[in-house]
Amino acid sequence: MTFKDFQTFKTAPIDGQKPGTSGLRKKVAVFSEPGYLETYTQAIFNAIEPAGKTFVLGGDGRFFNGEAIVTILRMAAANGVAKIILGQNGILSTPAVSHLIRKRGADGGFILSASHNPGGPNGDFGLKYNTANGGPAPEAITDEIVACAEAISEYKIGGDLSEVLPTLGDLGSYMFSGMEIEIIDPVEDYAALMEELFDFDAIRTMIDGGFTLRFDAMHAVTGPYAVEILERRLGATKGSVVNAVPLVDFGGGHPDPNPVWAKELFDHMHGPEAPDFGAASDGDGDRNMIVGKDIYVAPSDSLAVLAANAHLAPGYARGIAGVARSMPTSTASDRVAEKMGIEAFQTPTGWKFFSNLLDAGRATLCGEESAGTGSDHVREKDGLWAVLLWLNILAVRGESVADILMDHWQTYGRDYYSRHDYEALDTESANHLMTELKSKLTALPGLTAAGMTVKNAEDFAYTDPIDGSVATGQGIILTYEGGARAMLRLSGTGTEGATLRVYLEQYANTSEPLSRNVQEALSDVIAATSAVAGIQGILKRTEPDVIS
Ligand code: G16
Repeated sequence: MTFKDFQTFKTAPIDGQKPGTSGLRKKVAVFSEPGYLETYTQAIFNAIEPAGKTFVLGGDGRFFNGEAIVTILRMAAANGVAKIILGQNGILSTPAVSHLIRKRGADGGFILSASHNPGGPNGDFGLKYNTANGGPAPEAITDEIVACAEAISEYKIGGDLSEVLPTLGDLGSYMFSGMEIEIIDPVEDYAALMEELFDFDAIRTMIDGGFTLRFDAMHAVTGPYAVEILERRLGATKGSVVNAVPLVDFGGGHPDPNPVWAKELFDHMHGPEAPDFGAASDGDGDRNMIVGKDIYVAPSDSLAVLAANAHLAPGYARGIAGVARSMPTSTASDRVAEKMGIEAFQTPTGWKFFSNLLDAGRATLCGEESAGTGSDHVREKDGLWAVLLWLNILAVRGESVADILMDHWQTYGRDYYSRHDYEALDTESANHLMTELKSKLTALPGLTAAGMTVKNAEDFAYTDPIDGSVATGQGIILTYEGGARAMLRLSGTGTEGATLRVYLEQYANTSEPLSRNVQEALSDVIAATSAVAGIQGILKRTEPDVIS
């Protein structure tokens, strides 16, 4: 096929459909409208000058994954791409894409996923572009993509791919219209990287000695990765990975690893049959949940424990340079960094804000309250990586999850922490609440509500310490006298109306009770924040929809 076989088509408008914290996410019905995926894909190509370059391509296998892969391959060829490295059957987890971009020296990658959002014909779909360092495109590039999407009127697409590639399931290299397509095993390179970072012998010995675990893949992309690594390479009993078969609709579930959506695992870990360790990951394999017997490890605590113990794993034996967390993540990891004498960073929400710190060697570990933890091994958060680091720490320390967490709190104190989500709000009311709050920030210090006095109120802005770029309007932080914090921001990943996230944090030092009920420990800061932000009055909601 020659260039003249390529055709151009009119694009579909994506007006106002700006990519959020993680690329563009929309309902499948929107993404599959004629010309919609094509318009966004062409906008990316226009923004990145793809001719002669190599990209990695794969997704989490959700509904529309296969069709989208074929469309992107045809468009890549028409836009002069030299080579696409494609996961077999179009499957790659998000951290595996990040690793492949780096390992193969690719110019970037395309990730098809809506992460933890539900899938299926009525669910969500998404497309994210990652750059040559393996991380999500920074704002300068996503802004350029949006500008291109608004400016273009046609897209380029190649001919029938099925003549060359009847299936995406056979490993090997294929030529399509002058572009090479290399289909690779999605698990192999990633599993090899994990073997480099962690002491597989120590974990295997622990498991041989009777240590039990359950990993819930939530019928999403980590199933094949977890079976290979946990069961085949580390010797966990067959069946330790549950819901291991990826399904286009995730079995009707919501593949978000938290106590609400991974309730089956959560309940099992609090029941009589609980194994020693439980974990889950999300749709595209970058989030994680860690649960011990009868004890849930909040993501913010997990980051702090991992930072304090990472040196026990071979990949981090030389120590860590710094720890970065997103603004709404609790300050537990800051205390670890302080004690270790290393840098601590507070960035806006969104993994892309960690990339420069990781590239510059200023941060080694990063984490977010939204169940993401990772390190400088890739430029995405990494669910199975977090699970393996925990297992490595458990194997070396020979203690239970509960003992390790309690020991951590007794050393550093505890940040009681919870997130309250108000979902499917009408966008106008949600925006109104944020605008009102922003307009009165300077008047808030000194104000007392529910017995709590506001010490400081700010609209969070971040100056990247490496390139000096500035991100403003990243959420409101209310700091109360006595050290409690509340953060409010609108979600950037939802696809239905608006979601207000209220993050609540109360520090208890080592002389205070460390095993209180979390919502009770936070009751004052919850009530004060609700009053200060006018949640009931403006949103007309008395309770959050999801408490995690
Ligand atoms: C994405 C980003 C995360 C970020 C999260 C925030 O997660 O990759 O870095 O923390 O969005 O979500 P929201 O804006 O809804 O609070 P993921 O796992 O969806 O890619």
